[in-house]
Amino acid sequence: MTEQAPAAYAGPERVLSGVQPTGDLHLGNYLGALVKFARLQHEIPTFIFVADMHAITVWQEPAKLKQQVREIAAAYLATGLDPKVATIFAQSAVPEHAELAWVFNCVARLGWLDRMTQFKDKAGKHKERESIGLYTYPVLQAADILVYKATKVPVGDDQKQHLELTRDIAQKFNNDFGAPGFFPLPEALTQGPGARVMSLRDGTAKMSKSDPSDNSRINLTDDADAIAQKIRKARTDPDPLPETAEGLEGRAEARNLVAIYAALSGATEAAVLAEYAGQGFGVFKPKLADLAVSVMGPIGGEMRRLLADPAEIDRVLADGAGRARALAAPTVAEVKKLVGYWAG
Ligand code: AQP
Repeated sequence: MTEQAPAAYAGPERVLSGVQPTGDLHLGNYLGALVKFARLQHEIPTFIFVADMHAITVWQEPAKLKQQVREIAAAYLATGLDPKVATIFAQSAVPEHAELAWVFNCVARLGWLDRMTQFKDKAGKHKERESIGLYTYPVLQAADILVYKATKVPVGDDQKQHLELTRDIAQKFNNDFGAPGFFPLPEALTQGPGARVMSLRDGTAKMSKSDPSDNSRINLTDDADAIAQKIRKARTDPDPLPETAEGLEGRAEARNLVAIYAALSGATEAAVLAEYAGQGFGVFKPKLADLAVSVMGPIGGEMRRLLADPAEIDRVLADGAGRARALAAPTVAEVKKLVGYWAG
């Protein structure tokens, strides 16, 4: 007798993603994640949250956390998310994320988590001093996604491994509890020229909120002068730009600036090189600065305008939380039954 393949997930497509309120959002967050959110909302039902439960895996000042959440929500709105189209909410307002995460903690294996490179990068040499939450962060992330049975997750390249873990957890849950196709195996949407924006000070390190050097990143809230100055100071090499991408081999900083230009202008890297081949950074940097100011400048202005009315942001988040819970609660109710909980 031939064995039947397990039933595949047959539910609707949904998009889910989020950003941690752990500091100023930067060009990497924008190109790797936020621009994709705004585009996808018009194609597939989209759920975008502010990851305050993830944020506290490292110390956050309690008196500041709510405001940090509002700032990320303002960035979502300023980069084009429409609260009438997408569901925008704070993670902690939907307790079903934590309830499902506990079940997933019992599904995921220690060996799977031991392989997560982001924990190794963030914990460094002193992992025994880190919170257990930082270690199990990818399990909560799996719950964030699967509580909405999301099928598509727009994220930067750095999150690919966590998405693979989410798929492993979904698959094991479906097998263990005899529920084929209950959870989808979600796909990471990492494609695009801004999938991995590197630091302006070191072309081999990811642009990151937690980099101690503010000159390493362009923040969404930077004004035109700050953007232009950071690009002027960006590390480069003395050679002119090559004609083709092969000529960027071994030139991490040059490659990064070309990739940023391509992502911001919507052109391919080949087209950018065709335009600037033979030119030095004395010519290229001012052009890149003008482009970055024209794209990023209005976003910062809009964020400041939105943050002047925190009650409106709170209203958007409250409305989104209600809509998110309406979808998350039935999933958790079904999970409780499948697991055999007393309170199922
Ligand atoms: N440099 C980057 N290039 C492209 N995408 C990036 N993302 C982050 N950095 C880059 C994407 O932004 C989304 C939100 O990330 P996050 O705030 O949840 O946390 P993170 O990935 O840890 O971002 P940071 O800036 O590096 O924060 P810290 O320094 O606090 O750890 C994700 O989709 C991420 O892929």
